[in-house]
Amino acid sequence: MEHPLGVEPQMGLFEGGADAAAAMRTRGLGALACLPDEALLNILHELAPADLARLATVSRALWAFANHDELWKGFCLDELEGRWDFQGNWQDTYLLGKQVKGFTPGSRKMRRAAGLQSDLLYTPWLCATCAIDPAWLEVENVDRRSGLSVDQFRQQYEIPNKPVILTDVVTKWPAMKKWSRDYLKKAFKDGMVLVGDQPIPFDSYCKYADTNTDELPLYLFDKTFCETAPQLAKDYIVPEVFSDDLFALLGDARPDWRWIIAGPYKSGSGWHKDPNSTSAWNGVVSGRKKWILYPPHITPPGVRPSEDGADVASPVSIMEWFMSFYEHKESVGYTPAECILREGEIMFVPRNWWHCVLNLDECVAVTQNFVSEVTLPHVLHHLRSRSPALVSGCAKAARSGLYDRFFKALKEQRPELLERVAAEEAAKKKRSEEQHKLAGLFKEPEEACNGSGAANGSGAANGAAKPEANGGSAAPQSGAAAGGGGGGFSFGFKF
Ligand SMILES: O=C(O)CCC(=O)C(=O)O
Ligand SMILES: [Fe+2]
Repeated sequence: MEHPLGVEPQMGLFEGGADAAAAMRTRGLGALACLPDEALLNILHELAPADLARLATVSRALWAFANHDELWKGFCLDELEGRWDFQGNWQDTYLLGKQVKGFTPGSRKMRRAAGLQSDLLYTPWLCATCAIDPAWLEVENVDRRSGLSVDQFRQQYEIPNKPVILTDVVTKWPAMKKWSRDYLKKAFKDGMVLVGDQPIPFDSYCKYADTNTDELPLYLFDKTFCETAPQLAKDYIVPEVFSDDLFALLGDARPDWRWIIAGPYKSGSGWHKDPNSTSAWNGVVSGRKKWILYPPHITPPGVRPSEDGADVASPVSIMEWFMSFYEHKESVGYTPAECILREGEIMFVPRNWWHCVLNLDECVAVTQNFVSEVTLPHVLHHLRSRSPALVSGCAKAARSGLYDRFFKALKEQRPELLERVAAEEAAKKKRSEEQHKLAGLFKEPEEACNGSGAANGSGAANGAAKPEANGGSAAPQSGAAAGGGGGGFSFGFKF
């Protein structure tokens, strides 16, 4: 198969040879030819769409860059505010949405830029058109369980902070029988759903889902569905094992917590950790989802979180990650958890685990994030940063105050939990101090003195701290505590 504009990868075998390819670029881009493709696309993104269309007529190389559909997707999402009717590609969608005079969809003449070499233009097309490799789907190493009691779940999965799939939960949901496209459309108020936080008609999304050729298709991820379609909330039942949900104490002021998720083949979620150190569940009503998960202290290959963990840099699409990194998935010294989550199954996503999801079919799922008694110390620790960059799920202005609001709600409604957390914390600190003292006895005096300067819990930020990684919430690993205070964190409250 060939790129529709004839673009080739950088190391392509253009029949004209490498010199001809380079000449085409130099002649076609003029003074811009010295720029790397990424910089060039960034500049083009700043142009007004009408200017971009004009620029496209200058040369074959500029034609290829200016027609890069991702640019036009950006214009549609930035300018059309959800009022777009997908036309098979984003440029036509934009021109129609803007009611450009004389334009009819499908009427644009496509020219070719055969032999232009650009990975940046070629890779998205390759990722969008290539099939999912069956080799990516072979590993199934996540436990599948049914009939788990609350206590079994807690002891075997929640406290050790390990993923598990429950096979006997979603099968009982009315949603399994009811959630056809027709039913969903009728359920949403005015037929609108949130896609990338923009309300668009559910019908428009379905048309897009059926016809797009995007590298990473837009995802329906609607946090308002229980308000806009209240009957959908009655079509699924939260199982007892996940029903302990302390953010509920905040009432309507709780951070975003439940979503309906729908998307076509190859849509999905890129690498991330869930917000605020909460755990989650994800129940699949239809379709199959490929999951890969790494524990908190193992950063997946190809993923570069910022130092404070607030931002994640990874290849643009999930497909590109699979194509470039799947075979190196163990290069980080860890075998990730992997599975295909099938229709009728629900996944427990442990707090702070990295995960990414690639939909193997058109999928509909529901996900909820929750704070259980087991997770509470970790969520409090996370919120206590009071950093608007790290706290999420509520308006920016409300983020730094979330810790205090949550703390107040707990103090008023579940004071015994705060007392327990404080007692556990104090015991942990004491253990850590004792270990420090003990370690100090075996060190040179000067060294022992410096060591005591290590403060609370900063170890979590550099990914080296172990208490979360090994699920040591009940019993911190001695190695972590001995590692310079990384094992303990302080909530700074007293009773
Ligand atoms: O279904 C998906 O795309 C995954 C959503 C997700 O990241 C989650 O449920 O935590
Ligand atoms: Fe997630």
